[in-house]
Amino acid sequence: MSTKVRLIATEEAWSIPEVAAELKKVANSPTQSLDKLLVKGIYDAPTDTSGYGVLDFLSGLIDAEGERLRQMDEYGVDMQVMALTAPGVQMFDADTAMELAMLANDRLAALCHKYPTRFAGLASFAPHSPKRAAREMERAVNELKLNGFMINSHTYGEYLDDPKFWPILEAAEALDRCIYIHPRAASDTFKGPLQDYGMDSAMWGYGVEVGTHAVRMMAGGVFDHFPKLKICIGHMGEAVPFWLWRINFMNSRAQVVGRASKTKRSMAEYFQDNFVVTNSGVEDPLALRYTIDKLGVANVLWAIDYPYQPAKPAVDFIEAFPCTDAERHALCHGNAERVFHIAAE
Ligand code: 1WB
Ligand code: MN
Repeated sequence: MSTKVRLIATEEAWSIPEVAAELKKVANSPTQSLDKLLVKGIYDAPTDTSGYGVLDFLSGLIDAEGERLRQMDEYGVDMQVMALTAPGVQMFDADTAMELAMLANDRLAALCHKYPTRFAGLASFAPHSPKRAAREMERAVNELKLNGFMINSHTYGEYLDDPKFWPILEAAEALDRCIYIHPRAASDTFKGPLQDYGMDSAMWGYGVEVGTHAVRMMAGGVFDHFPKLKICIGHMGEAVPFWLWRINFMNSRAQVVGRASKTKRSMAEYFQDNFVVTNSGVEDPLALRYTIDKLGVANVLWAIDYPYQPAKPAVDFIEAFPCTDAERHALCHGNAERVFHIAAE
């Protein structure tokens, strides 16, 4: 008789009414940001009178102790690692962003404290002011005991390879906590052909945005400065694992001919040593098997992407996934415990 394997879902979206209200203002503002499409659809949508409708993401996001926990109980999800959902606080001005990130962190910490075996949390911060962000990151780990950090890709079109953000990377490395980079819509300078056919979204644009962010960090030599920094990316590594051979080959050749910055190590080594990935929103056994074999099972974590992705199929997927017992324990909880400093049971 085998006992049930602990299931820790590692990229689970959540929000608070105060952030939702501010995003509703964004939905009605003149911004041309590509995120507006999604923000409008979620935060300024007509009220769903059917109750907890499948596409009523807002009620799913705001909830923790109701339907979310009920589904976790029903489907055997032991714990969710929750984080403020995309675009986080990054569309707000610096002061509002900082204030709301701190408020969200306080609330998230309270939930984790109330349900220490059911919820863990990734802290938000306002990247606009990197030094203040670093102080909030310290508070989030040292005082609130949160488990890591969440950033939603670019901030006003700027990416973490920019040295202005390095106090954030320095803090994460010093605190020994992972930064999860979740997508938001592509920046104003990147959005052109992603504006049609729903391509701004999780269908395509999100992966292109975060894949680009990850490659900028590797090719920009960020990990030469922060060799112990860990970055987590979801959605099966936003396709980077499948591109890695080519990224590595082309970057090393470009470095030789002077078309890319010199880095101490190769792109393949950075991705192997400085990244972990989750399968959030990708329930394809071939893609998961490839990713495990490519990166090593220690670098791959299970996730649902609740409430954007229904929980039951995500649980059924991982339970049916053909793998060894050791792989299953690593995917389902062991890696999450290590990466996010969650107490083992
Ligand atoms: C995701 C999907 C995130 C959707 C979203 O965020 C929206 C995701 C703000 O897969 O991470 C969506 O609408 O499907
Ligand atoms: Mn997601």
